[in-house]
Amino acid sequence: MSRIITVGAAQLGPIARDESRTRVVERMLVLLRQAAGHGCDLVVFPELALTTFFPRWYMTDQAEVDSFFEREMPGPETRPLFEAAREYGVGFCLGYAELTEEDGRTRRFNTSILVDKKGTIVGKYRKIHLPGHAEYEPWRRFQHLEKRYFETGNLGFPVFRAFGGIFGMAICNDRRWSETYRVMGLQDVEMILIGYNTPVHNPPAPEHDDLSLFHNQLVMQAGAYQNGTWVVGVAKAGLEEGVEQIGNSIIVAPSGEIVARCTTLGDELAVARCDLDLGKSYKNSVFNFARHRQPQAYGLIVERRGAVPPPEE
Ligand code: CDV
Repeated sequence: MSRIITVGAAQLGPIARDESRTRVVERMLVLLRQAAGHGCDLVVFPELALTTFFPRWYMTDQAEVDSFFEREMPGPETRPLFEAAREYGVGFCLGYAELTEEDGRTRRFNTSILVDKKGTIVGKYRKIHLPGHAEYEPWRRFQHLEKRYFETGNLGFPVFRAFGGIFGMAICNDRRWSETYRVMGLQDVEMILIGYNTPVHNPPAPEHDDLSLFHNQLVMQAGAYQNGTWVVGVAKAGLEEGVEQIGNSIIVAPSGEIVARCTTLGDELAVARCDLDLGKSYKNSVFNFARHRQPQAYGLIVERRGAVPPPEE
């Protein structure tokens, strides 16, 4: 039986700080409808898709911070997305800021959910690799305060049986870490869905700015090939509140090849027909983990750079 699914990378252009959730959801519904017209089974939206990328601002008023978070999913403003999924028979992956009461306290995560064609949430992931800093750093042109506003995700990198295959999710900075892909690769993942907000300018390492698009592709293409999986990477792009964010949303095959790409910095849909069985020839040959991977021979796991003692004089 064919396991081809049609996937839409639903890139969003900039979202202004004062743009309402209702307005953003309307923009997303336009893309969802377009995707339905293209026969998509699944649409992938960016990280923190419902609001502007708020960690760029230092805020001390918790009520102001919390205004960017969702307390329920679906909530009144996001329910139309779930209804559209059901109406069109198109699932989606959505990134948002999650506020939840867990373990007797309020917790905040940078979260993605996977929603099936019936509008039912079938998977959740909470971002593990939170970049940036927790305190105000005046030397930066803009802040990146994910470490202030979110806790590290506590769900691991789970995979989910959905859309006739095995799906996983990662969020933005996660895509730069080989562990992200490998942990899901070890669970036979067949498609990894990733949303991102990536400024062109990297304040701690401006010498990387010219390479931002190259690095974006490099990590997702490598992750796909080395684990025999599809990777769908979707940007919130363009000039958002004075910060330039990269676009270049891509759909990458298990070969590592890019098969679809957004070419603008605005709301745009890139579509590809993805054969979930394509990963098999990689999983069964060069990346047959059971036959060729040698974890017992890798030696001491070095947990951090600098853990290796210097050579003796
Ligand atoms: N939202 C992100 O995680 N952005 C980071 C930036 C800060 C480098 C990224 O890895 O794209």
